[in-house]
Amino acid sequence: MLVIGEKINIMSKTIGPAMKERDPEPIRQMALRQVEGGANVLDVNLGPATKNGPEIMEFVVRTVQEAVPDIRLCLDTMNPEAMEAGLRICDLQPIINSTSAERARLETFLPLAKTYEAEIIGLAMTEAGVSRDANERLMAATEIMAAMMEFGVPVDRLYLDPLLLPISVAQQQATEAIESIAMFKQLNDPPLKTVVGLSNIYNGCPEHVKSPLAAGLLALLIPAGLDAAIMDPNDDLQMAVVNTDEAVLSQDTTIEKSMSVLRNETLYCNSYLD
Ligand code: THG
Repeated sequence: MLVIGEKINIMSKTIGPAMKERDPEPIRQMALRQVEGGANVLDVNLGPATKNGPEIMEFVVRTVQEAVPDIRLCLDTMNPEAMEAGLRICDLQPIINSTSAERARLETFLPLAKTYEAEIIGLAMTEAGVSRDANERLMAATEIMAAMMEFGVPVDRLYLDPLLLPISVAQQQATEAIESIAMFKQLNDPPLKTVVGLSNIYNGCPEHVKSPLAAGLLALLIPAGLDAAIMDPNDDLQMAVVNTDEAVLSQDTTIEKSMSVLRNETLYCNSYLD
């Protein structure tokens, strides 16, 4: 499973000020730490940053690429100029995070995906807002898939995201998200890829619940067909689920490789870092 590290985020107490002050060191450290934890891709999340978006994006992309040159980036912003500024300087294939089924967003981000040969995350929501159930999510996903074809972006570059909502406000939604992942896999042959922002689930939950809740949900999402998660790669419990998936469910691995994954020093490194 693809682990997309979530921690280079303007909302973060250390990273937010570093982005604004153009201080590379905290960003460098956060990039290295996430890759040490097992991240395969790093999310660069500018949030709603409209002011100086392109300049901040360029600074963060350059800083992260210098620190971890082998790691792909997932550019997370609604600002099209900031997105393009980042895409233009990515050394490896980027992921655009994200479009939805809204026409304006499709028309903005699909041409960028085509020009920069990027992968793209499609959030299963429409003009009408966040979907209420798995069926509405499937409808939105179908619209995004059709638009990919219309704009000439190969559908194997799409990651469908059911949009996980906090369990504290919408308990039934987690079930709908699991069901959505299974339904997304049925949409196309070969199946499309899927992703979730795993930490959304524990927004507003007490601190001690967060890690086990995310890890438990991940263990339910993977067998439903989850291919990638935007998550905390330095959380031992969640990474144990990722590693167990690779060891137990992977079809193209040897038992020796599986066992070495389970013995991976990642699990030990993480407990020292915290
Ligand atoms: N789908 C897609 N993209 C997404 C999301 C999604 N991007 C944003 C978000 N959801 C996923 N990323 C994060 C990043 C950080 C946190 C949550 C989700 C976060 N972490 C700490 C916490 O909750 O304890 C707080 C960090 C801090 O304040 O220092 O909040 O669903 N496609």
